[in-house]
Amino acid sequence: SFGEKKEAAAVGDQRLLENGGATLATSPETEWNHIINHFVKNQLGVWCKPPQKDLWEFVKIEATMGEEVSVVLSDGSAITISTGEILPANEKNLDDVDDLVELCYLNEPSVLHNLKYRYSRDVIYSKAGNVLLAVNPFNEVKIYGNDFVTAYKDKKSNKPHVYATADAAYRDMMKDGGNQSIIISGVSGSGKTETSKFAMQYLTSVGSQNNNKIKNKLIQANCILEAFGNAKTSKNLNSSRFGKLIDVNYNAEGIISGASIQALLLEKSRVCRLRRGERSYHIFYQICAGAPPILKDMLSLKMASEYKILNQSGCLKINGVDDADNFIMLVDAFDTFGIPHEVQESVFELVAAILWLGNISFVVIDKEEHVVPKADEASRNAARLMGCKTDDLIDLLSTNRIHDSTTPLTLQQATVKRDALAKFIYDSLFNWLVEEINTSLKGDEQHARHTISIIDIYGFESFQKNSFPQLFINYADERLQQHFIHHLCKLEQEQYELDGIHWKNVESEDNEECLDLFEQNPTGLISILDEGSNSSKATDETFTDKIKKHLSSNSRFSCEKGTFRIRHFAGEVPYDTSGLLEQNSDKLQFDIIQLLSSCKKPLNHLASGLVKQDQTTSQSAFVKFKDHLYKIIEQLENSKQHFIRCIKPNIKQLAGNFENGIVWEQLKHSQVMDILQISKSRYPISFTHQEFATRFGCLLSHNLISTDPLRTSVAILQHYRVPTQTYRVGSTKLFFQGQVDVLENFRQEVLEGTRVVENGFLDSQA
Ligand code: AD9
Ligand code: MG
Repeated sequence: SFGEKKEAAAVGDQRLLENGGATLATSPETEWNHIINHFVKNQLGVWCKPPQKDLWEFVKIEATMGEEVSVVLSDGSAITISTGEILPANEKNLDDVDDLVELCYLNEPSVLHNLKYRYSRDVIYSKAGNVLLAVNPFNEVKIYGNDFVTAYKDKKSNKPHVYATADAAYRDMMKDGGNQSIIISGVSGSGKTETSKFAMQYLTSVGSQNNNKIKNKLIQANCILEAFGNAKTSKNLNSSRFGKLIDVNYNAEGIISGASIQALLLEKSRVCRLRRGERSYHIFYQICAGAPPILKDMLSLKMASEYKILNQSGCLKINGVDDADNFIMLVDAFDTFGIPHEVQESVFELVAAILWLGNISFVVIDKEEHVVPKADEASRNAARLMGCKTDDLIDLLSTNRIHDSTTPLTLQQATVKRDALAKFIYDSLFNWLVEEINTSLKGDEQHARHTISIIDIYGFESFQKNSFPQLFINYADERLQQHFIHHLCKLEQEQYELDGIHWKNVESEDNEECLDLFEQNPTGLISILDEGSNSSKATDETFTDKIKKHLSSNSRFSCEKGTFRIRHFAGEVPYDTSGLLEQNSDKLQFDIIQLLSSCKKPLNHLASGLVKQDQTTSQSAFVKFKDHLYKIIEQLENSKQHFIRCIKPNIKQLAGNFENGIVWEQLKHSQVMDILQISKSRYPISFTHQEFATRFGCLLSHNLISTDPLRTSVAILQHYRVPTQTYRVGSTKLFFQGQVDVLENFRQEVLEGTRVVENGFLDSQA
């Protein structure tokens, strides 16, 4: 932790160092001693973590004894602690800074203290350099709506806010004419989706004028997408189970001309299998609770508790959520999109068909334990709602038919087949809805000039048992993290290096190795999964052997019986090997496709696309997902990027509960401290050597001015004791952290004739 102290000292405020008696500090160690002396002399507070406690305390140093200091804790007890174990605290006037970069001392307790202090006053947004931090309030804070939108639009407020970020994107687009993107990241339940909606609210308000139609549609699109693509998990009551990229297109005048939405891989397994305490997609509960009697009759709908796919998890309701009300809002949203009632009905028929499919049960018919589905209300309703014959559905779920040969099914095989059918129907329905939304949002493509994209995808998650969804969710999170770090840390530092500046590189942790683990060709996880999912011989065991063989040398990977572990940037996750190949396979058996083709609209239509595809070797889900993700990242890279990092302040999803440990973990994983350090030690002001020598040459007598502007510049800087930490000398330029006030003042005085240069220099040290 001494290293941390040194960092703190290194980025400490120069003024303070000078006040503390260190005009020209030489090494971090001496700087640190000066800081401590300064703290004792001025009775300033420091942070210390008392032994056996996990909380930082704000204390005053009572006395120093060589390498130790004595401090009094909040409970009144005095302890002696090594100077290496205390960290400087910021003065009270820095308790509440908008941008953490403004903190004089950047260290764990100071950053947490600032965020917590603001959070306790409902100030949930702060900046960390170029990144907006948003701490989830888990309740309504009165900082949104028209008045606030107007305040940011008219530049009446400059406080950090998602509106301010959206405003910056809009202004940059209008000014530079380039595409923009707002990239929102954070763990599951941290507030990405809510933040994306507020950003959208702002973007539609500034760019809509009289075009309220598109504005309404964009807001309503979320209602449809969330009904079909969000669900309650143990991490978030409204967890997005698909990734979302929204492009808002503007014309040359900055008015919205249209929009489009891309949905990334939906978690299909949730349709049939749930963890304890979680729910399936909201739509299932909404329709059971809210369908009007006529629709209920038509769909033969019962209560949610009657359906196996819903009642298996022991959780049917979400506190504070009215599923029936939400159904009414969903129908409203469909109407806004102009989706005709008969089309809405066929959507609901498919939703109900899936509920009934899940209720189909099987009876054993022979000694070999082969089964057939019961010809009961479940199979009859499912077939009727899908628009096929009950016998055909029963046939499909009793045998596998390849060409002319049929083989009977065991209970396990029949269940897998039934679930594959249900998952396919749901996934197709979801994608079809996205297409419908896009058709309706298209607008005036001819006049579209620029785009602002908002990306909100699933956040990192880890449960006791993790399977295919966590694998692709955490991979996507890892990819975006790499993008985030690359953009905010690496690119900026490279600029300095290009100019040959000695730059104490901030070593941000790299997740290349973890990405390699997934992406290496042909021996990475994605390739091995793809190959396995396309081979009839592959099993969970052959898959395990393969990953063991090819991935064990990767330090992010380890493998035990039935489980492998990946050390992601956001934490280590154990994944179950069983079922991964099957979940990754996007192939549908031919007899299922045949049945779907015999169904009524829109199922037969969805199936016709499949008949054309070659179903023998198709790209598996993960490969398609990776390609899609790459396309999206490429799009982001071709735009000006604005980053928002959402933070979940506690695990229980409670309001007003800011847990230091949980927040620090997320700040650490998103490398916020690195970003702060880079921002803090930035050199935004630069002069070429010639410019500098010309401007400040008047502070030297003629005989000291060299023909080499670099020498002249350095002579000025050294003689006038400009603190070395505040500037860098590059091969072509000088870079400064801020204005060179001291030199500017001297220059002014020389120009005004109130001071003269004598003996080569100004008598500046007097
Ligand atoms: V996941 O990765 O999709 O599981 P998100 O998207 O990060 O996750 P979400 O936006 O759904 O999280 O936020 C979770 C909950 O936090 C919401 O349902 C709200 O109850 C709560 N929340 C988040 N942001 C805000 C806010 N700005 N104001 C009020 C909020 N409540
Ligand atoms: Mg979300």
